[in-house]
Amino acid sequence: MSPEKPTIDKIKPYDMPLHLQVDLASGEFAPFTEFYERRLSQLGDLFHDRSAVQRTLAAGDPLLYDVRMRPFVTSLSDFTFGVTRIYPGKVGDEYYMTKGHFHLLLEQPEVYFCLRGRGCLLIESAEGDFHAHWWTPGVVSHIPPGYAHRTVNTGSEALVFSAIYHLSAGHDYGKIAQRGFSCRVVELNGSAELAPNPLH
Ligand code: S6P
Ligand code: ZN
Repeated sequence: MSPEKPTIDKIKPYDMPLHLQVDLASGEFAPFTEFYERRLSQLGDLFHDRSAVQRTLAAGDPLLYDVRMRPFVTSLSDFTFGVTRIYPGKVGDEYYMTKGHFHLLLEQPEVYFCLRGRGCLLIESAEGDFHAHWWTPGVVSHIPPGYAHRTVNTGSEALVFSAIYHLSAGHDYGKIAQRGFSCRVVELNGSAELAPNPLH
């Protein structure tokens, strides 16, 4: 999968202060300017139980998550505010999760803020320094430069979190698509646990 370059060149700089409003219950906010959804048919390779993927797809193509974004591009720099909403569900023993990525510009960090639900943030450097942050509403996670990140909804309702990062950071999905993270997040005896990823 090829890296996704940021859309910064297409956005007209605006140097005045702006504000927006997030509905904490739904995770929706306005005004947003970019929106995308990711369904299982686009993400099936993330899940280890391929027969569970096929069984699920035979019954439909569930929506796993959606993302709203509002870039703040100025003539000197840029930021983006985004809100991701991951729906509750599992494929096999693995919970619904984001695709996961490094930033194309590795030196770019990011801050996540859990607004609603229960989840787990996986963070891992290219050298294999792995961390898991277990989320409840109010937890803030700093993703340092050079660390890949993936979010997993371990709860029974939508997991909603905001992200703040420089738009110029971009996304590099390739390495994570190939081997994932050191650990997967699975349901074991009714609770969310980390399990080693044999493909890593
Ligand atoms: C962007 C930031 C988030 C994710 C979003 C979806 O740097 O980390 O906005 O893009 O949570 O995840 P993914 O891995 O599909 O881009
Ligand atoms: Zn990111």
